[in-house]
This record gives sequence, C-alpha cells and structure tokens, in this order.
Amino acid sequence: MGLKLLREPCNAEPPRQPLVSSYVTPVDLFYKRNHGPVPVVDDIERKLPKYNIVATLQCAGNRRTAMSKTKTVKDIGWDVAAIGNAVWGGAKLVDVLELVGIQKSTIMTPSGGKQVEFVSIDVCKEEHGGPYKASIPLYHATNPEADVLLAYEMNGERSGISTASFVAGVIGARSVKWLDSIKLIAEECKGFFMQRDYKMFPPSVNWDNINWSTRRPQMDFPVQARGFSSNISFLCAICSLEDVNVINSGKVRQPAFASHNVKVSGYAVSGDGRGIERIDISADGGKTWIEASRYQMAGTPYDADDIDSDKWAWVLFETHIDVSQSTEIVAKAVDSAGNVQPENVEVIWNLRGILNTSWHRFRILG
Ligand SMILES: Nc1nc2c(c(=O)[nH]1)N[C@H]1C(S)=C(S)[C@@H](COP(=O)(O)O)O[C@H]1N2
Ligand SMILES: [Mo]
Repeated sequence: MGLKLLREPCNAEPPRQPLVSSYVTPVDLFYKRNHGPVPVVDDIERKLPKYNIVATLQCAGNRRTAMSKTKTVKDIGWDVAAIGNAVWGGAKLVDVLELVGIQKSTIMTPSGGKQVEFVSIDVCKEEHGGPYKASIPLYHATNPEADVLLAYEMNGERSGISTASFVAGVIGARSVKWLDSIKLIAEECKGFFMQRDYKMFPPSVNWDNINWSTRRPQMDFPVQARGFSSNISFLCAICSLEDVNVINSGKVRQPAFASHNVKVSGYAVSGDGRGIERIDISADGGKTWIEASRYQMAGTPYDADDIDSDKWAWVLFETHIDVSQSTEIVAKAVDSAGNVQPENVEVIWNLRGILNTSWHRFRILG
C-alpha cells in the first residue's frame, strides 16, 4: 500500500496500519506536504561532516479532518498519518554557523541578527509566486543540543528534499525543503507560513475577527498518541471467510463467540525532545485504562532516560485487549514533563485546524 494522493500540489498521506509497522518510516510511505510544485534540483557537492539523527517530522495539521467535525476548518484534511520518523543525514547548522564566526549559544550577533531564515527555491501561491520560507531563533540554531540539521539524506538516500533545514522537535512547517539560502535576520521571517498560517488561535477567533499579529508562529508541539487496531487479523480470528464477506458488504453479523483479543498499536510523540512517559488505552470510553508497552527498537522496552533512546523520535506502542462487541478504543499519552492530552477536540478547536492532540478514539468492529 502506498501513499494516498490528496490534492495537487503533491500532498499525500500513508494508510494507518503500515505507518506504525516500522519504527523508521520508508521514504515511499512518508507523508508529503507541499505548498508549490515539487522542484527539480541538481545534486551538489557537500564537504561538511555528516550526522545521522533519528527524528519525527509531523505536519501541525495532522488530524485536521477530526477537528473539522466540530466546526469546519479550511485546508487540507489529514487523517492521522501526516507524520513519519526518519533518519536525517546532514551537517549540523551549529557547525555551519561556527564556520562563519557565530559561536555556539548566541542570542544576538553584534550586528543585531536574532533569527536564522531558511529560504527555499519552490514557488508557492500563498507567497504570490515566491519561495517557501521560515525562521528559527538564533539561540535555537546555535544550541548544540538542539539538532538543527542541513539534511541531504533521508534514510540513507539522497533525498527528494535536496538539502533541507531539519529542525528537530518542532512542527514540520519550520523545516524547509529544497533550501536555496540561509540568512541571518533581525526579526522573525515575514513569510506567509510564519505570519498567516500555522498559528494557534483560541476557539473564539473566526475568519471575521482574526488578527494574525496577536499570535506567535507555532514551533513546539504538545504530547499526543494515536492508535490503530489490527482489524484484518481480528476479523480473521473471529470469523469464517463467509462472515468476513458479510462484514465487508456492510451487514455486520454477531461474531461466533463472546470475547476476542485484539492488538492495539500506534505511535506517541511530544515536542522539543520530551520523552513519552506513558501511553494509556481504554476500551470503555475512558472509565478504566491499561498501560501499553512502549518501544523504539522492536523487542527493546523504551526508556526515556536511556541515552540510547532517540529523543526526537516517536515511540511506538502495543497492547492487547479483550473486546466482546463493537467498541470504541481511546489512546492518550503523557510526556516526561507530565503533560497530558485534552479529552475533547472542542476545547482546542482553532480555525486553522492545527495541533489536534485530543484523545484519539477509534472503533474496533465486533
Ligand atoms: N520548500 C518547502 N518546504 C516545506 C514545505 C513546502 O511546501 N515547501 N512544507 C512544509 C510543511 S507545512 C511540512 S508539514 C513539511 C512536510 O515535509 P514532507 O513533505 O517531507 O513530509 O515540509 C515543510 N517544508
Ligand atoms: Mo505542515
């Protein structure tokens, strides 16, 4: 199963189950979010030392479709798979900046530079034909712990992103593909996707009363978990082939026996390198919970404090539950700062439809 193309210019999202079947997302299953046509770039010679960072990239609009059910939000409707985890290979921006005389942990340069701007070569209608661009604070770019890369490989492949700025731990919109130039500027980048998109507004703000300048560009993202059930093996486990056909045709028949053990799996991730402390699963709408087991490498339990854990990467989880009928499962995560997910999408509804981190609910057929 490959990516499902959602809309031109190329935007695509993989199906749910294959997404969490591997820790590192294969390039051909990685979601695509492009605001302009995909440019063709010649490979260029690269001379700086290379680092490999395992990290998750997620569009802040992931799960926007579910937010639209509360009240319509504009823009591309993602299910739960506008996210992927890859090995990003490239030079560290902190090293590159040192080459031009900017020391580690710099807040402002003597000439007043406070932001590092990444400018692409693609052409976006939102920028009136100009390039996609974004900026991050200079102290973030020069923080040796931050892992901001100039990435030219994805999972070991010279990737379709040419050289991209990859900013670990923040929303996907701040990583700029097909990089053309890097600039030191005094103020935040004025680009459309910094100033008039990817901002989080309160539920009271609508398209008639919005004042974009009242909110800052979203960078970090909150803790979240999304789960899936292995429906196919479940159906096979409980039904004869004839029953599967009945279910597929929409006339769901009661299964032959009372209770079934179903595998529930998924991913959890938090922003800014915060670890995943816990993943809770409920089969009764949130009255009772069980804890799922967590891993990054299959077979090795995840430990947020272990220095071998990938701090910027998602944590996969798995558990088994007994269900006797069609059931709604809930998944939610807690991060290492003790942050929890909001129960309902209504309280975090925002007109741009970003950061839908409400409890993830999904049905298991019975
Ligand atoms: N040049 C360029 N960079 C970009 C974008 C874009 O349209 N053009 N989209 C951004 C957004 S909103 C996201 S979520 C990620 C998606 O990266 P991917 O397509 O590699 O998954 O790229 C970001 N960087
Ligand atoms: Mo995005």
